[in-house]
Amino acid sequence: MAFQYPEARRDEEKIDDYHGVKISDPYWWLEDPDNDETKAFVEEQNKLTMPYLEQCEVRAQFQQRLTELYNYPKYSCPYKRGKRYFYSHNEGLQNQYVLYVQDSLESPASVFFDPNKLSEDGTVALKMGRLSEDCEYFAYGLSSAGSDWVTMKIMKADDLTQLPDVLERVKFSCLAWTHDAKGIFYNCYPLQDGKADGTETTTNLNQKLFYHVIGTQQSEDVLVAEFPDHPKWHSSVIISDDGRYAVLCITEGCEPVNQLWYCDLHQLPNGISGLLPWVKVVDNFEAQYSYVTNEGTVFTFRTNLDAPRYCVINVDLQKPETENWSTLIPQHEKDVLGFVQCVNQRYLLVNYVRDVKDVLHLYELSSGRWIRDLPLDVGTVAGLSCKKKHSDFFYKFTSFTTPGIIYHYDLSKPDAEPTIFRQVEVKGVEPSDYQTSQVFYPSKDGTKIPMFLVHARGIEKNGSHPVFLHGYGGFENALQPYYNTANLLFVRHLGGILAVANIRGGGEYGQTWHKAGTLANKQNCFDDFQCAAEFLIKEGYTTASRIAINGASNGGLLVAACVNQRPDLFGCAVAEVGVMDMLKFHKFTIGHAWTTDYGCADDPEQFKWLIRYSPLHNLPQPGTDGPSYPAMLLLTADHDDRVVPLHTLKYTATLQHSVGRRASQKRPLLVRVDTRSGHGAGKPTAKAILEDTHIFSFIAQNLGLHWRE
Ligand code: X97
Repeated sequence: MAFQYPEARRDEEKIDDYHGVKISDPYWWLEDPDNDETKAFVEEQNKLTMPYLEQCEVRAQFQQRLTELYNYPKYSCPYKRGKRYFYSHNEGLQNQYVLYVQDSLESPASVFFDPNKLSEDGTVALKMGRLSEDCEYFAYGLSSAGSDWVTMKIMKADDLTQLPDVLERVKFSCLAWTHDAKGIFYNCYPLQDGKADGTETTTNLNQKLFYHVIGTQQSEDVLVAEFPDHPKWHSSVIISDDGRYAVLCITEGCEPVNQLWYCDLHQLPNGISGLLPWVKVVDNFEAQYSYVTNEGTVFTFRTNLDAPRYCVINVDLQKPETENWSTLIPQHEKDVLGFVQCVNQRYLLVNYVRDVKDVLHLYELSSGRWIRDLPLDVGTVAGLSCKKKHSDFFYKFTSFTTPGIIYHYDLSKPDAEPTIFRQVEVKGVEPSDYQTSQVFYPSKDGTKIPMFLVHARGIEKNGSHPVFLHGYGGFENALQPYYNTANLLFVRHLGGILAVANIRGGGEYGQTWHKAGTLANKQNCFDDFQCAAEFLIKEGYTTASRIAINGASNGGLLVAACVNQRPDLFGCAVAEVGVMDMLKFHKFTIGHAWTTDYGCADDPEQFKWLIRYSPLHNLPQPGTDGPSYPAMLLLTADHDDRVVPLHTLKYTATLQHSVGRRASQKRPLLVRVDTRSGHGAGKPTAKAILEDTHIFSFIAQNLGLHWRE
């Protein structure tokens, strides 16, 4: 035994019965974050982990170089509201982006909202923000310490004065102004027993939709929709471009399907003063409908109705019967239709995802006729600002080696072409030093899986290269090319290959690709990921002991499940904020929403799927022998109320008990528990840099990598 792990009490009495199958849960006490035993467990784990991470050979160099190379200016696309332009900007190392305003694109900008002023350590983040249509007010939501909980506030946009309005208990909320700027639609949860600061595990049910009139108390807010018979439903309002309609989308869980209701705000004799007289256009969960725009009563939606790669349809609210619906842009034979936005009154800006890379087209709104494509390098449209009433728009391009190029295109100028509005360069990173390629490898069942590889130019296929293999594989979430400084440092200074595997469960090829990695098919995700590693070995890029696998959230589950299934295939595994207890995840915070991808252990048939791969339940029995486990680093945080820390804590205790006691297990099995930190959104730059430093230092240490200048 190379490491002495903290003792954790085992409650051998705690045995649950799942449909006649007895499952022990000896570390169930770790489910209570406030119990002293849990706190002591976390403290002892950190006492072992933090000195280990700090003392890794490359830690100081990695941290210094990452801080240096991360220090480049970052910008969002500018967007126009009223007569002014707004954009987010980070000088380089600021913990949070600052919102700026300017009178024109050429005029000097001034600070509009700076979240960095709201906390010492940068842990208060601007989660959402909307300017009213004519830019009178800014409504915004703040979150603290990484939690999903949001506090909403409102300020005047001209003189930046704060209004007294404060809205609490907001989570998974929409935010929409009525065009008269009198108030906002938002969602909140009923008061719950105990704390609600993001460290609790209480289930989130019975979200409601409210209209808040500015200048009033939250207690006076108008309840406009609730679903007492459906506690898991979420709702979200969009105000139509013409300001006339409130469009309501209702979802249950994370499946891309929704009901579609609307309300004509011009037909309310008493204004918004109670539950709205919603008209149901779709009252089932068979497909997704996302509002694009409307011309009078003819509404345009992006949908997956009979179109797993999505299409655009028109629905006339005066003739809502499905037989009167019409297709505006049909489904593409191969590409997935991504976002669709209306611009310059008459056009649709349409994005397609073609083999995981973005393309952009313009179509005519009235006819669905193709107008032109917009040139785009190999990569991703990572940002867009576009409004129907404006003739111009901005889009931001990124790739593995391009931090960001913002393009500006003005459709009111005949024969104009998109121009580069802003391009950032990172000193010290030379894009031409790197080579990005896309390969397609066969999975276990023969399915071709795309994978991006980023490495130094002209490497030899001699099996010597360390690999950082990253994946997600769930919730129809596609891993398109993205810029990440720490990943490039791994390539540049540790001689590595970055590999991003576009495994099933994601949205890379639409709904079909997603469904092929859910429920009874979840094992496909793990097979795809393991086959990625095998492909990289077979093709001579690397060997098993040089592969580090990584993923977060659903990707943390991926990493842990793959380690259990093929401990021999990886040298190192880093699982961040993972879902590890597949039998109980639905009981905590928003876990119930994930049954759409995973199923639920309460169902006897689905229990059988889950018990076969649940990371917590597929570790070796203590006292048995078997192949050594890769070096493992688990990460979680005290305010992660998306995937609560108990998943990682119970998994760690079990891992250390079963594998960590083996004399043959020389590689470390460690957990890092951050404080005042959550699932990832809103993480301050200082924490992100430290976390990446620890992750890559751990990988380098355990793959035997040394710093190269
Ligand atoms: C969530 O758990 C989000 C939970 C809250 N939520 C829903 N539906 C969403 C939403 O239950 O935010 C939704 C939005 C985007 C994508 C999917 C669902 C919703 C809310 C209001 C209106 C419309 C939709 N997510 C998963 C997660 O964090 C993946 C993506 C969002 N996981 C952690 C899955 C396993 C580990």
